[in-house]
Amino acid sequence: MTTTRTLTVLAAAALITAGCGGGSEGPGYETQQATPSETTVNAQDMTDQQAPPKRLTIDVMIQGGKVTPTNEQLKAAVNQPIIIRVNSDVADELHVHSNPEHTYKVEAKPGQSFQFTVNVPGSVDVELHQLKKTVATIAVQ
Ligand SMILES: [Cu+2]
Repeated sequence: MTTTRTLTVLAAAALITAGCGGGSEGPGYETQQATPSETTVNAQDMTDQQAPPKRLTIDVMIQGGKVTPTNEQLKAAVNQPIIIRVNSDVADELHVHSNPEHTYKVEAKPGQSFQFTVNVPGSVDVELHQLKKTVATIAVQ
């Protein structure tokens, strides 16, 4: 258990050094959250627009049966917005193994984005269930 932890942290650290810095954020990420939300959630959204948002963005490309990235090791904070942007040429199912878990329908089109937060610390796998690939494992602390 301890060994796995250390390896994950090392891999994540290496990725941060090599990784590409924060992407552009545009409007429209909220489209996936169609459910009317409580006032507290709306208040958080407003803060998000004023301060520079601390988001984790994962860009996923699915093309010709290949997925990029796979098995990426990432880190996030509890309640940090995590956005998965997907360009795909095939329908699939994106599964976020958080607690509670999230399932998103991936369609065969570019420019899809799915946003969630993780409230329970732990290791969260992001999987594509049709292609049976793990896109990323997010260490949420
Ligand atoms: Cu799954």
